[in-house]
Amino acid sequence: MAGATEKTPQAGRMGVPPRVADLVSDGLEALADTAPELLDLAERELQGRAERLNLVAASSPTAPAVLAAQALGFSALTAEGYPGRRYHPGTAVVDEVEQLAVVRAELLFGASHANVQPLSGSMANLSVLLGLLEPGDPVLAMDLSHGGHLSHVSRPASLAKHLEPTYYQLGEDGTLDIEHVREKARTSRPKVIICGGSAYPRTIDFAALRSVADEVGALLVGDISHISGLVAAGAHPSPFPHCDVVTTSTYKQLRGPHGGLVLRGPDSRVAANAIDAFVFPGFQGTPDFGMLAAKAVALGGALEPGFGEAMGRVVRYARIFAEAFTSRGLSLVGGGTDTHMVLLDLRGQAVTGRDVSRALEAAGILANKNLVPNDPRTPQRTSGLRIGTNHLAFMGIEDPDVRDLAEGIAQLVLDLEADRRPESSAVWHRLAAQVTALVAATEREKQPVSRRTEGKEGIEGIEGVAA
Ligand code: DSN
Repeated sequence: MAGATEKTPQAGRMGVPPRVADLVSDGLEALADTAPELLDLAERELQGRAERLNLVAASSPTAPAVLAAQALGFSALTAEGYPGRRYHPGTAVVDEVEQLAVVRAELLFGASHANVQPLSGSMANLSVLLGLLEPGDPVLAMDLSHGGHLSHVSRPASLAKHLEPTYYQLGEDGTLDIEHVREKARTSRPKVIICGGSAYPRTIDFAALRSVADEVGALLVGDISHISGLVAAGAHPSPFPHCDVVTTSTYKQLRGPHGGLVLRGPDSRVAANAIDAFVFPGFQGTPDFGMLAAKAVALGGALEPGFGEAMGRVVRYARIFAEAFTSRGLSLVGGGTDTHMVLLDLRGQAVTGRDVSRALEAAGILANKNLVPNDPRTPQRTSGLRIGTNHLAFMGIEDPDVRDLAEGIAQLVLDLEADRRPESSAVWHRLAAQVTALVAATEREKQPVSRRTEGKEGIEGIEGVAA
């Protein structure tokens, strides 16, 4: 390995052990030889990201150290089971990786047990639901078109063929109507109630949902994928002690890799070893240890005070958007927001969610079309537009910038409603210019970090504690 000897002096910089540095740099060299087209695609993707504002509510900016952790080679190992109880040899090191992620997850959420192996949030949900329920068992979940999630036994999901799902809807005001959930529970007698969703902007009242679960003898499962960062930071009430089992994805708000967690509180009626068995061998085989390393980094980052401060900005920015919309007479599902999300309700208007999403994308802003409760339009057109503030909160921008942006988007919606084409709308042009200015300022901020070859931040980045 002549190459390794040559690279060693440089590899020691930033506190990165030489073998690790070689792995990454040799891998990149090999990629340049064998799949240069992928490097071109990666460069294009990074360039595109540097030119856009991401307001997709189901995402957060993946921490650079998280991306690096995934490339450390841990994924190359095959091993089923849990630390100290594996079915394959050679796992002493990855046992420690997994343990690190487990301890950080428990600490972050005040959980008494964490399973960090689910390959996605959906797989965390499927593991738990299939583990807790027998074929044909009744289960109560939020209607997909009212903000629920596909993996909550929604009709299009295969799981719905194996269980007996009933769905609860939102009330007229677009908020959770506990008496309606209670009524549905009384008639369907579910064994499990699942709460949390993908497009619900208000606070989830876990305590009230637990009272419903208790009345009908059901277990309560809470999927906090969209709000896990807020929960971790205390900016949204905790699902504990009310939920027996809590699931979350790790990328939506935790800046982590695509992956999931299953958590249990001290008072849960589901045992820790049962939860582990639901995931493996119940649903998955070998975990991805690279993903577990990346989860450990993200969870470490979320334990830092800076993350809590960012979650405060997430909520504040979302309120700025809500105010910009409602003050212009535009409707929001739930009337406003308590979280990172606003869901614009365009029912009764000519403009669709798809129209707005396309016009925004052309101006360099990503925000997805979304169904709203009782939507007369199809999922391809929709009457909703979902906006999230997770990315903005980590960009280092100020409240007035967010206000300008929110007011620009609100005004654009009114322009589109008035049948103006984006290109003939002065508002659209202003918005596009604003995006360019905002991302240019952020990129300038980032320059010293991305170009840095040594220094404190580099070391912290690698260790993942300041991600
Ligand atoms: N659950 C989807 C969403 O909220 O957009 C992404 O997984």
